[in-house]
Amino acid sequence: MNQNRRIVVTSLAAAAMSAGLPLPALAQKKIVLGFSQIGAESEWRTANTESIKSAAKEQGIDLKFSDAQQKQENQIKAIRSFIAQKVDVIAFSPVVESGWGTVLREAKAAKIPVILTDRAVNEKDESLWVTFMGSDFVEEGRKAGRWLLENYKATGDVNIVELQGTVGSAPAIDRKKGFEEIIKAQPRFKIIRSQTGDFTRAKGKEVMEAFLKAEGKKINVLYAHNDDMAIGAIQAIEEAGLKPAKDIIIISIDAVKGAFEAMMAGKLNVSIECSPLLGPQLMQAVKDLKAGKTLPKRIVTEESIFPMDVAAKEFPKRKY
Ligand code: GZL
Repeated sequence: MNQNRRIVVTSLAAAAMSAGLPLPALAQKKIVLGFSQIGAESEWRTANTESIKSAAKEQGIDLKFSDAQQKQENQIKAIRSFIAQKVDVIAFSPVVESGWGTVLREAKAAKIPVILTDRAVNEKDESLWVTFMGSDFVEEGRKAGRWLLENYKATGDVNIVELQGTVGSAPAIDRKKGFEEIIKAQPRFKIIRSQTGDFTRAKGKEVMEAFLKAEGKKINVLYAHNDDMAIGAIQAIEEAGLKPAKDIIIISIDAVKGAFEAMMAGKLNVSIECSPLLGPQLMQAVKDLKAGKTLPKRIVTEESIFPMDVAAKEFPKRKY
């Protein structure tokens, strides 16, 4: 800003302040938010990143965005960099639940508030973050279990294979927990194989190939912790000469576009919604924080469930 403009802005600011008016937008310092994103492992993550970047732009927040490529050490480095830059607020989606205490204490010592988005951490000291906003993953697992018990028609034993999310991540731990809590009511429903597909299509296909090789036609149901792994598994099922959603019932979570396309093609039975559209909520929380408001410790996103028979009707309305 050249000398003259700085004088204009300063006098404007002085006049506004002496009249008790809010500073002119030009003079107000932009809020700086440091955000550490897990990576780009799934359609869900891509939609989540888009939501955060577009909401920051719409809200005039200066976003410093870092992609950790699914590595915790990169997230910790990014958070330390945000602390060094003295950002106003730090937010992140923790790739795994544990190992955050030290860096969160560094942020607290630097008096920089932290917002957890999407996934939680298992640190005991809850003063290390201001709020956690995101889905209830245990409930998502319960919804998957309830749908199976209510909709599986055949009698006899039901052999389930499970594609887990990233090892140690909150969604993987909690979606497993919620699903098992529900199916234990009917012992004929058994998980005979369970392995991580790391939330990716490629790994989901690879692990499903191994399941099919080991168990073959014994498999009745696939429970995938996200749509991307389910979509990879569908390819493996078809390459094995089986019909997805018919020979093997498939239940997954996220409700991304790819899931609706698979359901409309008759290859996926149901997807439990897990909304990535956290951007607007996050930016509002950042602005409330800077305005001195108190935030609730937990902000839960409202979500639904989409079986195959509603996919075509719902698809045009989907925002991610
Ligand atoms: C859930 C999110 C998970 C999605 C996956 O909120 O953390 O990570 O279910 C994504 O698709 O990779």
